Amino acid sequence: MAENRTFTMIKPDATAAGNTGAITKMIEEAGFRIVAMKKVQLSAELAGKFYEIHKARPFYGELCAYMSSGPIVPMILEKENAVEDFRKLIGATDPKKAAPGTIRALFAKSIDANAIHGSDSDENAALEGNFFFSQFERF
Ligand code: 3AN
Repeated sequence: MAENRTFTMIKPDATAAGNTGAITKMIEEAGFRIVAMKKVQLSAELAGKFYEIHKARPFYGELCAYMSSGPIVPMILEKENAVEDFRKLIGATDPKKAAPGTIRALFAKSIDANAIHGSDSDENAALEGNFFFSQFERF
């Protein structure tokens, strides 16, 4: 994936709360173009594969159970400086520490049910986008 792309998922807490539209609107208004988007529910096994890089972390089991607990909306997004700018738009992992006006400050419920994911590097954005989308699902 090009360096002007990032990957995101709207998480189960936010899809259940009916915030998919409001979050997508904020993403587009911040200047990101939606390259690919769909609504899916992961099995615990697939969530485990997606979060393999966090396997050693104490919250790994909890994270995989949570991320497979309901539907999510994965997307590939395009904008100059996408990875860094998107991390700014979503705010800190812990919503209590997220800057006012960020997606997590507005919509996240807790550090695990934190509304949205954003890739932390160009390399991970490419891996994560490829996990969810074939080349025929990118527009
Ligand atoms: P971010 O998504 O902000 O890059 P990471 O990569 O540190 O955060 O963590 C990946 C995911 O794991 C987070 N989005 C969050 O849902 C979950 N997570 C992170 N830290 C904790 C924690 N201390 N307890 C429970 N879940 C956590």
